[in-house]
Amino acid sequence: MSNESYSPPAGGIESGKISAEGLRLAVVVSRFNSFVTLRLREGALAAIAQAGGAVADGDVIEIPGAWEFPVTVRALAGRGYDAIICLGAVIRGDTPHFDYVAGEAARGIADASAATGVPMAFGILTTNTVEQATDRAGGKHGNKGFDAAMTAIEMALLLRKIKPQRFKARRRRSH
Ligand code: INI
Repeated sequence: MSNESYSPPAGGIESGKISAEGLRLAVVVSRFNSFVTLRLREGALAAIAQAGGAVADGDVIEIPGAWEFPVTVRALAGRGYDAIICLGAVIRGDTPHFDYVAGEAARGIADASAATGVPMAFGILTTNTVEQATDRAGGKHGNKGFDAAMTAIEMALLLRKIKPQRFKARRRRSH
């Protein structure tokens, strides 16, 4: 599996530094342009397996198109996932539709991630042509689904580290 653009931190997966073991990950895949998004899904699942993780069938969620990402990831954010991987393909046509769909998907996912504190990887291709999309879904420019999954795993591990632990309220000493 080509992995051109994701660069793991020093030591990388081989050192065991990026391990998805024990992480609960959701993979949200849009069906629009499914000839591309199915390949992104393959890439994401390969990355998770390579990092020692696993995804139950119920944690791979299909949606109709990229427009539906924001509402879906908001709903999933409260379900205990360590990270959510968004996979889609928005390909420019003859009308401005592309700009609305791609723009709102990106903004909605970014807002949902920031508001909920759940890392959400943006594995949605936004391309001018079909060829640009297939090149990035297991073609000559790698597989952005793979990259998105690795990013999600890394961010899940990072946020686990930096999120404040919950402390039990200290009892006041009685005098
Ligand atoms: N959805 C995509 O995921 N990619 C596209 O390229 C696309 N185009 O071009 O129209 C697309 N449209 C559907 C959209 O995401 C919604 O599913 C639809 O508008 C219904 O809400």
